[in-house]
Amino acid sequence: MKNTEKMYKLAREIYASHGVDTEAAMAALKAIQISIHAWQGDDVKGFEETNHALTGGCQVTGNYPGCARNSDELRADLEVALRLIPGKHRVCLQAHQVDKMIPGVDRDRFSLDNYRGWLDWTKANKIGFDIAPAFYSHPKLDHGLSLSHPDPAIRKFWIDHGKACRKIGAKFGKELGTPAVVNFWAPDGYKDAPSDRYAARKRLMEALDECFAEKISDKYELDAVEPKLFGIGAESCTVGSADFYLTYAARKNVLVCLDSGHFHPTENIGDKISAICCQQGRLLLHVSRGVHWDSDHVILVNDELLGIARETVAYDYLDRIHICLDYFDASINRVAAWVIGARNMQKALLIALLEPRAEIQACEDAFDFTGRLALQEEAKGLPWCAVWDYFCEKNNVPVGGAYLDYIRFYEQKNLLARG
Ligand code: RNT
Ligand code: ZN
Repeated sequence: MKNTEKMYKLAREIYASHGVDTEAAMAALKAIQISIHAWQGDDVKGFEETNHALTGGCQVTGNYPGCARNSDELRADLEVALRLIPGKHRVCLQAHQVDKMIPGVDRDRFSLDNYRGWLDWTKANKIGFDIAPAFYSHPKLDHGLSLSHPDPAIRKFWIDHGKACRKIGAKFGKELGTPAVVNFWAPDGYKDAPSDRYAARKRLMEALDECFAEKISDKYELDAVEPKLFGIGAESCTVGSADFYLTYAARKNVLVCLDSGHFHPTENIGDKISAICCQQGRLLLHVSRGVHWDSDHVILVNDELLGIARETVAYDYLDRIHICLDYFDASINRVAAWVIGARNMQKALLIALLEPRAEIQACEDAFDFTGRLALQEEAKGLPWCAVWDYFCEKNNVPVGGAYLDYIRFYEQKNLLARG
């Protein structure tokens, strides 16, 4: 018997003594499809010929060789990553990651014709598809404003882009049999204190109302809105703040997108999940890691991620939480960034699924907070890694760090040639 199997059998017995079924935990983990963020693969550049510089208050640092230069390269890189992440997952695009541009057609008139390669690829690989309008890295992001810009013509351009992305997402959703999550994040904000933030917020609200006016079945498409605390160049006021979007989402019943880098560094979005889901029952997560600010570092199995994972799996809304990764690191191999981050997300989810919940809850129900704390801490020492290694083996992906060999081979064979 292999060591992984021996270790798993012992771990299974130990968890069973705490009332935890490791087979059920692995089955639940396998059912969680993580949306892999394609923009880690192209440094959030997109593939429009005009290769606009990255604006909108985000930043990608590093110049590791091998950045994808077109959608064919990006899909090839994603395929390598997906083969090293256990289970079946989804892919999320930024709208500027097109297969091709159509002469004379800008983002306000994008259609499925801009994404035919993505449609063929997701159908062939039976991969779910999500997309986000790109309200940034474009000349019409003017003075840092898009959907909330005072010029109606600029607003119309971005409203039409948002509408186009919803239609494109719905067509993917219909073809693939799983609704596309279409996440609206607009970078609108002010470097210094604006004179009229109320008017900007009214314009954003009215623009979003126009974007969402056309009713599209949840079977095909789900609308989400993503708040942010600040961006580079939008330090003093973000039009789409948390207060704005939490209110907007509740009023319009669209999904809130909680990005773990979009709140004050001391705020953990884990605590926000049940607050929203007990009322709206569904949510989009952008799982990221901020280091001092919304730096979009690769996620780690740290207390913040463990807290997010635990609040995601602990209740009856797991199947209505959409988990999308959102970080971009150009200082390391980009395929490795996807694999490390996705496997870390899965490890955190597995640890949460293996929590001896009944024992801990019994202490809380008895107001025995001593026992609760003690058991919560003791749970950290349970052999989750033996279950994780066995899960990887059962799902035909390399156990432990062995996936690195595949990535290094791919780098030598393909990535370095891109320069
Ligand atoms: C920006 C938001 C947004 C972006 C993507 C690239 O801080 O997190 O989700 O990461 O649109
Ligand atoms: Zn995000």
